Amino acid sequence: MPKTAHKPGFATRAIHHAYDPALYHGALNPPVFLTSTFGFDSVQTGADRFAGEAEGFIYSRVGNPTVSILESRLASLEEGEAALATSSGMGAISAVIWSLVGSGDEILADKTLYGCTFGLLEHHIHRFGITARFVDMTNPENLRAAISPRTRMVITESPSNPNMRLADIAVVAEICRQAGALLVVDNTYCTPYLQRPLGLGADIVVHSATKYLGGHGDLIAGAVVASREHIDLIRSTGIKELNGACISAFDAFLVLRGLKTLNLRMDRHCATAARLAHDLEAHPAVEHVFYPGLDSHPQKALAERQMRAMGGMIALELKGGLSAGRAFMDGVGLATRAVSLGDAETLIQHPASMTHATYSPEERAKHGFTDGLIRLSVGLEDYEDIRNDLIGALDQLGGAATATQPVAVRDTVHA
Ligand code: 3LM
Repeated sequence: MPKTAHKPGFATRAIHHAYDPALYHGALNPPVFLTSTFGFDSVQTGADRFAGEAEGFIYSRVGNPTVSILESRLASLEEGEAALATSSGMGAISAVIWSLVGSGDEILADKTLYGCTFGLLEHHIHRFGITARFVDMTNPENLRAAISPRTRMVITESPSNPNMRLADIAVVAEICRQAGALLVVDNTYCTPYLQRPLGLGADIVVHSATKYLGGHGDLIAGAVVASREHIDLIRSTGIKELNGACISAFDAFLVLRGLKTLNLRMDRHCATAARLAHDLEAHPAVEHVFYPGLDSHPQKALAERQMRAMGGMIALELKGGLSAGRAFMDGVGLATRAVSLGDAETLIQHPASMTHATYSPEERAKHGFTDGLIRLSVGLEDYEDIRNDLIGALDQLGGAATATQPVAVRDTVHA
C-alpha cells in the first residue's frame, strides 16, 4: 500500500489493500495457498487456535491466507469491519440465515428477489420453523406496518433482480433498527463501487461474487460483509458447522484479480447501459424499459441519491409480450442467451423460465413481474456493437410486434 497519511481511494484499495508483496518474495500477485490443512508446531498451538486463543490457520473451510486477503479487501471496499468469502452467493445468503435466524423467528423480504433466494424463503425455510413473508419495500411504510418483535431479519436487493425496484436503504435500516431486526442487503447488482449499504445503516451486505466482483464469468463465489462480531459468528457456525460453503483459494485469487478492474468495468457497464436504456425505450417494439437512470423509473431520484451510477442491468418488456420477447432473444447475435450477470459479455435471459423459474406463474404475478420480462446484463463490448445487435433484433420483429397485446392473452411459460 502507498505510504500516505490519508486513506487510499477505492481503486487503490481494490488493487493493493491487505497484500504486501515484500512478505512473498516481491510477488506482485498473492500466492494461491492450495492447502486443505495447516500444521501446528505443537499440540498446544493447535488447541489454542481451535479455542480462538491464538491467531493462525487451521483448515481451509474456516480460513486460508489467499482467502483472507480477499476478505480484508472486500471489507475495505464495502467499508465494513470484516468480511467472509464463500463458495457462492447462495452459500453467503444461507450462511447468514442459518447463523442468525432460528426456529420461531420471522424473516421479512422484499417482494422481488433473485429466484433462488425467493425459493429458499418461500419454499424451504418453513421446514426449519422459520416464517418468511414478503413486503413491497419500494414503499418503506409497508415494512413499518409488517415488522414485529418476531422479525429477526429483513432481506432486500436494491436494485432488485430482475425488475430493478429500489429500496430506500437508509429508511429501511432505521425501521429495522427501531424494531431490533437485522437488515441484510444483497449488493450484487451495484457492488461497493456504486453503493455501500453499511454506510446507509444496513447490518449485513451479501454478494454473489460470481458477478461483477469476479467480473469475467469464470467462477462461482459469494461474500458477506458485516461487523467483526457477525462475521466471526457466521464463519464459526454458518460456514464451519452448517453449510460448509467455503471458497477455494483459487477462486479467491480470481476474485482478487477481478477486483483490480472493478471500478473501470463498472464505469463502462454503467455508461453503456445508460445509453442503451434510452435507445431501447425509444424503439416502437418496446413497451417498457426498467432502468433506474430513466425518467420513466419511479425511483430515479432515490437511485441518484443512493447509487454512484445506475448500474449495468436493464429489464424490458416488448409490446408483443412473451412471443415477441422469445423472437427478440433468438434474434440477437452478439449478446449471449445465458443467465448470470456482470460479465464482460452482454448476456440476455428470460427470468420467468430461467433465473426466476422458482416462482410459479401465480407467484410471478403476485410478486410483480410478467412472463414477458427480458433481462439484459450489459457487457463491455463496444457500445455501437451492442446497440446494433439489440436494436437490429428488435427491428427484425416487424409490425406485429409493435402492437400492444392485452396482458390476458400473452403467452405464459410454465417452467
Ligand atoms: C442470475 N444470480 O442470473 P450465486 N444474489 C443475487 C443474484 O443475482 C444471484 C445470487 C445472489 C443469477 C444466477 S441463475 C441460475 C444464475 C442478486 C445469482 C446467487 O450462488 O453465486 O449464483 O449467487 O440472476
